Amino acid sequence: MKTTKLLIFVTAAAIFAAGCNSDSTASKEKQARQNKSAAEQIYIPPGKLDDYYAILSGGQSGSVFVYGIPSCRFIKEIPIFEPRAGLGYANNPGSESYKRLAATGPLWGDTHHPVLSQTDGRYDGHWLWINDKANDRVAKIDLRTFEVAAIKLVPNLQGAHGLAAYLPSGKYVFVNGELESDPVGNSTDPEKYRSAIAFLDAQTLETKFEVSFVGNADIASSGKDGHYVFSTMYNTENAVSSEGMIERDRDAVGAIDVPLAEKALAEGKFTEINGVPVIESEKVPGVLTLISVPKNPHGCNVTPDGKYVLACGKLSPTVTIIDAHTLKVIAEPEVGLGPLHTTFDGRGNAYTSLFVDSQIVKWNIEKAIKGTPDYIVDRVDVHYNVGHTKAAGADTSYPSGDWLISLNKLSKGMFLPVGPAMPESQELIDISGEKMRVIAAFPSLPEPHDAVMIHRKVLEDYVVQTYEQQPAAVKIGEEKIVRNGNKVEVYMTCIRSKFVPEQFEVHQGDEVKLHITNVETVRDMSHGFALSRYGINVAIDPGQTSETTFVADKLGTYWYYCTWFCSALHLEMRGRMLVKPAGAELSDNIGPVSREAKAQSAAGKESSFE
Ligand code: RUQ
Ligand code: CUA
Ligand code: CA
Repeated sequence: MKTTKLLIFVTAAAIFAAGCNSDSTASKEKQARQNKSAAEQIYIPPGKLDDYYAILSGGQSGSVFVYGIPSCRFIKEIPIFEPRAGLGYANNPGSESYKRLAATGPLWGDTHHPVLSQTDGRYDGHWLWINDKANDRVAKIDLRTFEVAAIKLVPNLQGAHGLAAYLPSGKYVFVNGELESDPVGNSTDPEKYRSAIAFLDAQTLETKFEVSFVGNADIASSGKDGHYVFSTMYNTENAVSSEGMIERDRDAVGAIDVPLAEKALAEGKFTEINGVPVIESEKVPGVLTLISVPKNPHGCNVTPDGKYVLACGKLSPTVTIIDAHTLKVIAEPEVGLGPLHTTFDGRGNAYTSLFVDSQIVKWNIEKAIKGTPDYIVDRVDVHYNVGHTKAAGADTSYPSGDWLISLNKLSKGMFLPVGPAMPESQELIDISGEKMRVIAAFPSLPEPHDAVMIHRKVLEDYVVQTYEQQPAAVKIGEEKIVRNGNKVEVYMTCIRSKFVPEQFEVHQGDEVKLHITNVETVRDMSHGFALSRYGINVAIDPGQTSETTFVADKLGTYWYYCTWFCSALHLEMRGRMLVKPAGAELSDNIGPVSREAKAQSAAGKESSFE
């Protein structure tokens, strides 16, 4: 089973279930796809676009990774909880992105579960939320720019792990506290430990309320009708040792009745802890129902039709199928060893990752419920030890049933050896037919947990490639140096291939605040502002205004230069900060503004290389 069966070529036509018109274009497309080789399926020539964005959490990289599917090409990293100097993100202590991150906790994070916003049961392409398990934060990414729009700390819990959007309204995102603590008295006594599920305003990320309980909450999934949300709970023992956490034969899936919680809130049935209303589950009967499942469950996934919640057994070779409305366990089919997460194709099949078996198993949900012996449809080996798995659109009511990603924890010999620390391994699986086909494998930085795939068409008219002029933008001709005591503000523009001013003078010890606007109006014309020996790198994308503050503590001449190779005169795109001794006379002459630059900006020309 562990043999490297990387590419499986199945050219035989698959037989599709009755009910779909065999002449339909969809079915023809599917057929054409089945007849292609794996290499043909993933080959997207340069300049042609992929069908999907796959957004993978970055785990301990603190970011998310964007890949194109089916080509598996790496497109972008969005830094979130960790500074990224190359992208000008949170690297300068005087910058807004640094202040926003530092205000919420450490300059590092552990991202696990990317969640896309939905409208009417489909991804709408507006927002992406992601948790930081290590420091109990949630961030919101604006998919117009693929940049962080907000980060907030979630009070009263530790190990902010499972994250999901409350459906169908999407007014909350909710996050699970996996690690128990005592947020009231900061006690070290485990008897006082509790955990909580926090409901955040999906837009502001303010924690609106929490439901607390004894034990923990791991992975999250929302029902589709606004009634219950679900979480797996592996430490109902409330133990503090790994042995203690596996003492009971069964743990739980917790179901929170959200309307009932809101009612309790309105009736004042809560305790305010650290500014957040906390509903203690013991005091409001029905707010949290525990559904018994085999010990130490992990994945928690509501089916696209909203009928069932599936809890993966992890230590048990089963998936527990729970009725999402009555909360009754209706079946517990065996699927293989180490089931961790389940995803869906929208045709009634579930795909469960098997960590121990290193497999993805495809099984039919209704057959498993009826107990027909042929509920297992197919199995494929993956390389190796898969954690999460996600099919395109599987969190929505309408999965597309074409691609699935297997997010494997170990890569072993999959890629060129690069020392003892190896890349993570992802595999792309074609699930459009009856049998799964492993098509390709691609490496990534550590360590993607979960992923979401969103079709290019959803974002087509939404993603911007230049910023709109912000009110704080510096305009050409309005560059200036403003002094106020030992504070100096420099209002700067940049455009191929010039900074204006090309020099500014300050006294040693002055606090310098830079406002830099990239006045380019064409896409892909980013400039950077790197200041020698000051550790400053600011990224300024077309139309963007970036700011940073620092103290000019070293005397002498310090060149600033552009870090993006932007034109034939890129190397000449530089200027000087002149740091003079206290009391020296300073000039406010900003130097010449090139007429060419003005003209170029007005004409909106693309790169001079094109
Ligand atoms: S959890 S597999 Cu956040 Cu499953 Cu990683
Ligand atoms: Cu601007 Cu290089
Ligand atoms: Ca347990």
